[in-house]
Amino acid sequence: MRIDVVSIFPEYLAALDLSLIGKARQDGLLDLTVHNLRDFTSDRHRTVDDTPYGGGAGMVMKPEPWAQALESVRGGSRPVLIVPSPAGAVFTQAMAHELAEEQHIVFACGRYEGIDERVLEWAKDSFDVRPLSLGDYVLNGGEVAVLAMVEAIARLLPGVVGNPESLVEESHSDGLLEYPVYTKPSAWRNLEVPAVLLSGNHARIARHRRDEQLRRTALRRPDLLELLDAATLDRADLAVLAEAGYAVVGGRLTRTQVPSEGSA
Ligand code: JEK
Repeated sequence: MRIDVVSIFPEYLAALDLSLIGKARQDGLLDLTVHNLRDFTSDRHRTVDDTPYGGGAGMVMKPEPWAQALESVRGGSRPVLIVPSPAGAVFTQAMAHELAEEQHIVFACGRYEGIDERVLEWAKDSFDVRPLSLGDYVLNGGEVAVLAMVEAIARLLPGVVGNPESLVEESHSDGLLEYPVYTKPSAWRNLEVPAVLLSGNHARIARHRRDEQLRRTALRRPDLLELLDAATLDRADLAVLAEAGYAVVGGRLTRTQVPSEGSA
């Protein structure tokens, strides 16, 4: 996969030289280049911003340096152009899986109040333009979002994650939060690892982990429970969910009790 990132803070993307992503690049699985937007300006001051039409706070990124940069990285085909934005659709794991199938992705990191909107319109001719948000909070620019999105996409490329079993397990736990994990020592500062995990009984361990996933999801992410297909739940699932205050009503999981206080 080829990835190009355009930013006025290319050093911000230095983390992509490290760890799993750095290894994938060294191994030739990922061809990633970071570009400095200022290299595509043509004035003495390398200006990338200007005041907003219509007034308001802050500055807006000028369109022409973006057009020059995007034309320079576009290459032969029609790449996906991801534009991180607080006004984008929220980036999900499903999108990461789809994007991991692409040949070429370009990321345009805005700063200030964002990029002149005409750049996104203009780019539609030669890119598949996707304004995407990392989540519902405000960042100072697109760089942190790109670090997160590149990592989420690149770890799905064949050969990038050392143990492909991790990815298989991930797709099985689809729709529920992860179960809690523990390592040695089995007793630590007066806290014990759940005994079932030391039992060697793999069926009971799987059931325990599934129970924990369901409890956690009910407690922390009830929005995910409402999306579950009730037909995929077994009797033990339904028993745990009943304790957490959920029951199947008309094929949908429905809250039957008000959530009580405290957390886990
Ligand atoms: C790209 C510039 C900074 C900050 C004004 C007024 C309410 C904010 C742009 N999940 C995410 N959050 N933020 C970003 C993100 C932020 C960016 C850029 C992505 C380029 N900024 C900025 C304030 C405002 N808005 C109305 C919201 C605009 C992001 C992602 N991905």
